[in-house]
Amino acid sequence: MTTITTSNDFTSLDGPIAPPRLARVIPAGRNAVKLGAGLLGDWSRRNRETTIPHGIAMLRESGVLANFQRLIGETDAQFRGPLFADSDLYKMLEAIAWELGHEDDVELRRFFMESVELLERAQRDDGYLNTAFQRGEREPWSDFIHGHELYCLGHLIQAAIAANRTIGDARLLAVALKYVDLVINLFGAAESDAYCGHPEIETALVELYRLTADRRHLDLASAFIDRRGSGFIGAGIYGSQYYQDDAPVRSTATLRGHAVRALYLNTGVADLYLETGDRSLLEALQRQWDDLTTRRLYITGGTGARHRDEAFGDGYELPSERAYAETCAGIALMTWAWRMYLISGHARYLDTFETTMYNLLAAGISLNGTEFFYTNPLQRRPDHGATQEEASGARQPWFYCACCPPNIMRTFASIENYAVTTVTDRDELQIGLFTHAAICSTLSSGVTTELTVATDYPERGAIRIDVTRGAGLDAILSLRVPAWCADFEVSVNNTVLTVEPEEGWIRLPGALAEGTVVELQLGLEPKFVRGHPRADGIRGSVAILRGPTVYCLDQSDNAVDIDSVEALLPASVHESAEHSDSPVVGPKLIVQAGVDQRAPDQIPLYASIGDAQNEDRQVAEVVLRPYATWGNTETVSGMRVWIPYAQRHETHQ
Ligand code: FUB
Ligand code: ZN
Repeated sequence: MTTITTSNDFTSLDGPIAPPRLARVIPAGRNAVKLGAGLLGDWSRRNRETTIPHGIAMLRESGVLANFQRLIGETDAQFRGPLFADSDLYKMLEAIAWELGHEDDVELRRFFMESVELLERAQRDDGYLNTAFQRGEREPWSDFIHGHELYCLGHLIQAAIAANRTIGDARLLAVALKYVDLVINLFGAAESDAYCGHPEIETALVELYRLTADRRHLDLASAFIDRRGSGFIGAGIYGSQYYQDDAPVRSTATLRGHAVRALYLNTGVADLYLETGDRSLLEALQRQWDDLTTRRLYITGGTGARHRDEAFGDGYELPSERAYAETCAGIALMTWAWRMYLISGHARYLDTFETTMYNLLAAGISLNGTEFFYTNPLQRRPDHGATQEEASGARQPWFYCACCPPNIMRTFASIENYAVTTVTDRDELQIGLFTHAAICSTLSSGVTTELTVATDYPERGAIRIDVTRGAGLDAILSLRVPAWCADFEVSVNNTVLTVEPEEGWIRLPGALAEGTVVELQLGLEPKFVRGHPRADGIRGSVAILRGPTVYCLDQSDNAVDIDSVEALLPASVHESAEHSDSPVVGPKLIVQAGVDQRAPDQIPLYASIGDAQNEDRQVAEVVLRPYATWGNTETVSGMRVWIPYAQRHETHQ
């Protein structure tokens, strides 16, 4: 039995990650950032007011709640959903817990309390709790490959931690701890070889350790990570790589197999490193990070090129229309990137976090907050037919396999926790995500500083920071300058400074003195970006970026057929006065493009070299919008991020 030995019998200031033991920078803490009228604030409000209530209705409709109710005889219904359906409820409870930490809400609190009571009643006396196995249709612990029992427990733990931290809940935590005790008894011993076919519990257990200080929780996470690669899971349907069971974690160098599994595992490994300091874990993570960012990452932050097994492809296998790029994989990448940042303090990891957030994650949900993409391709062809549940090509209100929607909800519900950090060994406040917000943060010496941030970023590049409660003159304010931004200007009290970013940060000693006004201007000039020559799916094409925002052609914005468009000169891009809808990610862009006038079937599918080519392209203006906002029309036709580039125009510049 765990007794909570930390101060967490009541609400704490910790967000999803309490300060890790070995972090170079630590999260400023729950409540340190109050979101205002910016994009993150808008997303947060939409999540609370619209998306979570919608999710609760879907939990009822999809049978997830009935699955629990049947365990206590409240319904005769059959089990519905995939084996991991319980995790839909747990992720929603986590989302609700973070929201209740922002403000009380009678409906959300009622749903939360009723759910906790349901879980208490459904839990077996020995602590076991899983609706897919508990009624005898399947034998508990008989299927580590696909059973997802430990995966579901991981999400239960995370919900319990969130609720304990925000509303001081002890009941859900008791349910989770009782189950964890059972798992420790069953699989905690050194002789056990068990671990889950779907990583997730590892990161949850490390966080539980941060909450409870119970060493058994860290040891169990460590055991699950150390055992991986022993072949216990084996080949399953898709081969052992799919489950990251092909090699011990410490010897790995590449991202392999199922993307969400791989990225959750790395999140847990990073957590374990942050508590143990085991360098061999960090070295494996660094090798994998390099592999990911040089060979396997879509420009949107998407990962996983293969539909068959929702998996990473070979290096440079990055097809646009076949990109799987699951929304959950984007979230898993954000959680891993965030920990790499806490370990290193290097802003490059926040760049990846931000790209994924403003593109992949944002595209995963409709502007109105009630429809979702499961996969996030970078091209949708107009004749795109039935693919699983996205038959119309449009976002759906829910899915049979509904892992993504509640994952989005828990992420948006806690998004402010990723904006600000402090440095552990000196008084330094780092603003990593720019959004309209009020910040109140305690620095390492114990002094508290308060700031306001006014910005419309990423729509606009101007950021103004007012220090309303100061720290000493030796304290440092650090601002992230994203790697994409070569053109920035910073001023302190109207004096423009010449500073070079270090590790992606401009450091401003003395700028936390009360009354200081800091202004940062990040250049958001649109630019063309080429695909790697080995990435055949994008070779010869360009994507158009503006700041962290990836743009796309959406057929609904354009009269011309977007698949006949050729990009011409970067200089031809200009901003439209029109917004890209609300919440606002960025303005629409207008670009001069070549448009092939021929009907597609007039062009030979395979022309011989030397055949006459049609050079008679018309130049027309086409409209681009942030990828995050594509497909919000009633019928979804075409979309593309990568646009063939007419290189011949370069010589005429
Ligand atoms: O297996 C649980 C979740 O379902 C995975 O993380 C997703 O990829 C989906 O397959
Ligand atoms: Zn998912």
